[in-house]
Amino acid sequence: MNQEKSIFSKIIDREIPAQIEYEDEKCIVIHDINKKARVHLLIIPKKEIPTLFALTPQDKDLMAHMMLLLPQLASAQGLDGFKTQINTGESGGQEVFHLHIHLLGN
Ligand code: DGP
Repeated sequence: MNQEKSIFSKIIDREIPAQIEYEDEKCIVIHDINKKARVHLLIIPKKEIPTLFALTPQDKDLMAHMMLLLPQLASAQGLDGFKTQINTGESGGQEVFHLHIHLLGN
């Protein structure tokens, strides 16, 4: 019944440390521990949605909120361009089953 919290929920609840770049009522943004670019951020919803496959129409505002944050975060990091990635499912390379958007820029 009681499912194990994801590693990202533990970060949100301050049970494990992370370099937090931004936080609001809907999401948290941290620096990826395994950075693949000069700037590598993870935009993570506070709601524990495992993958894109689990999204429902109720998540529309949340997803729009995270998309709108991307250019703001990139500009704040001094980036004039960036890549985004959402790994989905094991065969899609997803390792942490708590939805997140990678923001990468050099
Ligand atoms: P993926 O599920 O494959 O989209 O990627 C998960 C990413 O999360 C991976 O790039 C490494 C990062 N990550 C995993 N555990 C932690 C952690 O405890 N802290 C931080 N900051 N990043 C983590």
